[in-house]
Amino acid sequence: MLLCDLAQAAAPLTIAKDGFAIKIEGPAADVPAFEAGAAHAGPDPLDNQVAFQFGDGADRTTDDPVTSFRGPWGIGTNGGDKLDADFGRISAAPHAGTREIWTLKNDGGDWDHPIHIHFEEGRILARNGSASNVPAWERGRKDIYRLHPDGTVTVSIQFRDFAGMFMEHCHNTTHEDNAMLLRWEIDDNGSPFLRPLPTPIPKPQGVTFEPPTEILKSAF
Ligand SMILES: [Cu+2]
Repeated sequence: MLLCDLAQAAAPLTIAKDGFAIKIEGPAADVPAFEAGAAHAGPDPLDNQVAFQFGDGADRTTDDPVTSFRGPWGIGTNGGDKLDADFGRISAAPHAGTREIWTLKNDGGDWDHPIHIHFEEGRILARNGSASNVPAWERGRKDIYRLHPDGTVTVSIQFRDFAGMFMEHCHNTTHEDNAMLLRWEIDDNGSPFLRPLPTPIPKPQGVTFEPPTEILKSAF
């Protein structure tokens, strides 16, 4: 698909879209042709499927006053207990260069939860298990997924470009602050083992770093 043709430029350039790649080409003597995004020329291989449950009645399993939070709201992973936020805990650990399908489930009663997954935008595959339930305006890339009461949203997400530590949380302030948030982490360029980043411990005297206190078995 031809996007534009910069015929008026001193060295005419052609910019075209080929699948996921953007190609910019010009006279070899003036502008070397290159492809942006050529390394990501299609969906990455599906590596894992994870389910997250959002609701109240969460357990506070840790009590570090710096890293853990107290509140009725929490997130369960793969059918495990709903847990209060603790940013020393790693709840999911996708491999770099792969794609996963994450299913978000609302079991929190009458609340909608606008779930924000940091890092790359994903695509909604289904609502309540069916692609036909996804309205046209939700078929683009998104990073916040509105989760209706008792509903599910199934999302395809790719983990590219950066490894490191990321968050997933409800964007209702009364939920994220009490304590509907979790930490997940992309491993080190596809290493078969997670080498997690140290947890930053912010205090008035400055930030120190500690190893994670907990990595859920269901993270992998
Ligand atoms: Cu919420």
